[in-house]
Amino acid sequence: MALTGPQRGLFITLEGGEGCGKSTQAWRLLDFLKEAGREVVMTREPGGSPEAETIRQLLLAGLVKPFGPDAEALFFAVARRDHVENVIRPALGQGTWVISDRFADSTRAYQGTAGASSDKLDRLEEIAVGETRPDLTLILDLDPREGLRRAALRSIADRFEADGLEIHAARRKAFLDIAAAEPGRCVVIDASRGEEEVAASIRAAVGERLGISGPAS
Ligand code: T5A
Repeated sequence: MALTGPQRGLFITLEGGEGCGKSTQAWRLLDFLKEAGREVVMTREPGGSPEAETIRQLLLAGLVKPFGPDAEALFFAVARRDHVENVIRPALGQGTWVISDRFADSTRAYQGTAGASSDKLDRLEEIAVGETRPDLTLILDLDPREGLRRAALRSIADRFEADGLEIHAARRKAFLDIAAAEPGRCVVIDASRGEEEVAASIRAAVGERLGISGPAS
């Protein structure tokens, strides 16, 4: 579709299992892109808009869990639709870049491995996301034992962190399957390394895929 007005911003998502370092790296990427002269907003899921943040509280408290994975997928989709319509799409339309700490791939990896069918998730994604798909997705890959160890140092487990190790392993595989299925959009980042090394890999991926090379002169 031809754009009128400013050129559309680019949409970058960070995905991965618990405690893999997404939030840490999202903020570092924000700084890098700003230094490179881009207008950038940072957001997250579940949440990112006032209404979606309310739904986040229900989900992370486990209040939707008794209704099963389809219902959880529905709640994530309702939150995502609001987030996309009121935060992500307007920003991109103004030429601002958007970094989101988690997005639709998390529903595939979490609710998909819990039993929500890919057909249902396709339909929810069509409603919630439409054409606002990420230009680049960084999948931070980490052994879930290490991710849970890191997460436990920071806070008590929420509804999803509290799941068993085999569930976390299935989610890790689901993220890697998404990356393998969509290599044009996804880059897998080895998140087992130190924070600076991971950040360097992310900068390299963003540079290669989106043509960003560093601070604007
Ligand atoms: N969910 C979400 C779904 O089920 N479906 C969906 O559709 C969506 C969108 C969100 C939960 O919702 C689920 C997934 C999640 O379970 P959340 O509180 O937002 O919950 O949790 P997470 O997104 O998992 O975020 P976390 O904060 O738990 O992990 P991060 O952001 O990956 O990790 P981060 O950066 O906070 O780092 C964790 C700790 O490790 C350290 C940090 O300092 C921090 O203490 N750290 C490192 N340590 C060593 N080496 C490194 N390289 C490190 N990088 C960071």
